[in-house]
Amino acid sequence: MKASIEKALNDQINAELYSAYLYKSMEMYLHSIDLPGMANWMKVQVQEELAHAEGLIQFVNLRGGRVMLAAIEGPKKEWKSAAEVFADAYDHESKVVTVKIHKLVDLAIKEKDHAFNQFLQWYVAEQVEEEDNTSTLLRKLKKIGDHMPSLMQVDAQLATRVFTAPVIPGTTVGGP
Ligand code: OFO
Repeated sequence: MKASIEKALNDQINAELYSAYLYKSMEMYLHSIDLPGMANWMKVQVQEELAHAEGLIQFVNLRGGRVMLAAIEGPKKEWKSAAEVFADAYDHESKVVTVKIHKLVDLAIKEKDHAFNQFLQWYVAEQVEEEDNTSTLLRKLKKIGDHMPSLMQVDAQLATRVFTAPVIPGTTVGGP
């Protein structure tokens, strides 16, 4: 594995772990304002992000690279509302993570590393889902505003989310 790719993958592992840390912080905030269903949704999101990181870690190891874990930046801790939390989550996915994944694809193409490019396609597709999940919830919360009964209804819906490990091809993540 080329050094430039190994470094970029290590940066992405850090970014996925940061995502987990950020969503854990959002979970704690939602818990503190008595929205346990939304907190549960974020808790599952944390597990998703850890699975994304694990997939990348296994790919680096498989290709003979070395994973070097770095410090994880401290996340934001306070928000004004649940809607603001999901607005931040959507911005994080669409403006930060998707951009980073696309840059990795650009690097794979530049370095003519076809295996890396193929591996990344799962992450490209996953980002479409990540953006859709957060933007759908954000639109819903914007519509609801301060209407408590509707907010409680959405909270109850989100309490049912359970973690199912994503199946990342080429890794044991989500595998039997
Ligand atoms: Fe790993 O997709 Fe969200 O951040």
